[in-house]
Amino acid sequence: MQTEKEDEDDASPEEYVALSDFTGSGSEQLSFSTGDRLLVHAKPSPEWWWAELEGVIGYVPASHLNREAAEEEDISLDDPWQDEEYFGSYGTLRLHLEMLSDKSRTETYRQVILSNSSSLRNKVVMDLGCGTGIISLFCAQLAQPSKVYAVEASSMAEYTRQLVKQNGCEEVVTVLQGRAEELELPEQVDILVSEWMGNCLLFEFMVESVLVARDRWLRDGGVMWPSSAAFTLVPCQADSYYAEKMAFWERPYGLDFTPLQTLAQQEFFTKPKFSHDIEPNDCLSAPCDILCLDMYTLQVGDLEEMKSDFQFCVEKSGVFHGFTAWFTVRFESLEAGGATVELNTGPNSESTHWKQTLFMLDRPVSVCTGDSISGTIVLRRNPIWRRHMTVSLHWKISSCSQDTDNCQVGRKSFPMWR
Ligand code: GJV
Repeated sequence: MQTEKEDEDDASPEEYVALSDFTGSGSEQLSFSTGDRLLVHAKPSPEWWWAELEGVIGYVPASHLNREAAEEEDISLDDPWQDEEYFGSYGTLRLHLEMLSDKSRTETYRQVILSNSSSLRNKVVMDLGCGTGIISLFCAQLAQPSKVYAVEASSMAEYTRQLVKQNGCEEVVTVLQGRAEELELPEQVDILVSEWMGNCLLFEFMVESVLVARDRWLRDGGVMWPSSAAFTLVPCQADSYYAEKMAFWERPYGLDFTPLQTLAQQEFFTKPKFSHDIEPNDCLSAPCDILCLDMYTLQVGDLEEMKSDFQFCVEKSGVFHGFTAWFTVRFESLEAGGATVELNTGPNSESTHWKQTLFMLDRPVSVCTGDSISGTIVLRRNPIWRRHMTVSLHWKISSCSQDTDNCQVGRKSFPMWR
């Protein structure tokens, strides 16, 4: 363990990478942008460090900086997509088991194929990122497409080929191993189906691969599945998570451990919490679709920064701990008058392996029925690490009660993960 003395002796500055933008106030604070490399000279407090950027020196919020990224960069900056790691993880069964075990996800795709089976007859389908090939096999078994191109970059593709054969679908399904961006096909496709959605919809940015393939291989008038995607937000309570990670330090075993709360905030609330299970009851207002992506018109460039204003009306008094996000995708029908199929990953639908994503405020705020929570959310793709993004939230709580003319504002940026 390092002693304070050693800390002082170790005077060489450490390099950190900015995880999000920061606008300093006053002359003492530095402003910087995501991806900037800062030299940290001293850490006078856990929250505020003394750092240098391009010869200028000032205070910076420690929560915006990441040391690991600065250290790792040398090893893997040559691949901002981190494909070796990414496709490496899809070369093992763990993630495929998780996705296939997700009944509501997998059954939705099955339902899409089944309810469109007559229209799929003699059609050419591309299944982008087919994994173990489940969607392609549904197509071959439940409909009669003329061809299914099952595209998979990871080494799982070798097994997928075996599964196709084992299930007697090799006449229809062709497994192509490789990155969809580098794909060569003998023909254009009528339908591009993919399960590309990540946490908070966009994380992993596999959607870019889908858009690139769409522009190159989907014929005019072809169909995208999913056809649209919505990103939903709600202000919420997160009592038990807050109790477990923050209130815990108030009186453990009758002792006052509150000096650890700043550390707890940094450690547990700086990044979003994936796999959060929000109860419908924890929603403080009606959820709101704040981003809607049209899979026919969406462009790769649009993904760099997605911004939206929001306004929520608090429907019940409680503690505002943070925001929870999830997504819904829709699959349009090919049949005249056919129903749209929907996969909703929110708290009022059957649970999925994505669950929801929780963004914790630094300090909870009590709110009352009738208060309004308005603000802006920005999803900013990491300019270096192409599978990562930062979610920035600005909010204003306007109290409805006349006697308290209070209006509180706050803002926070959450790196996911870089
Ligand atoms: N080309 C080919 N296969 C891909 C690509 C790509 N560009 N990107 C991802 N995959 N919903 N977030 C594969 C990946 O190897 C994995 O098997 C599957 O698509 C991911 C699907 C689930 N991930 C997600």
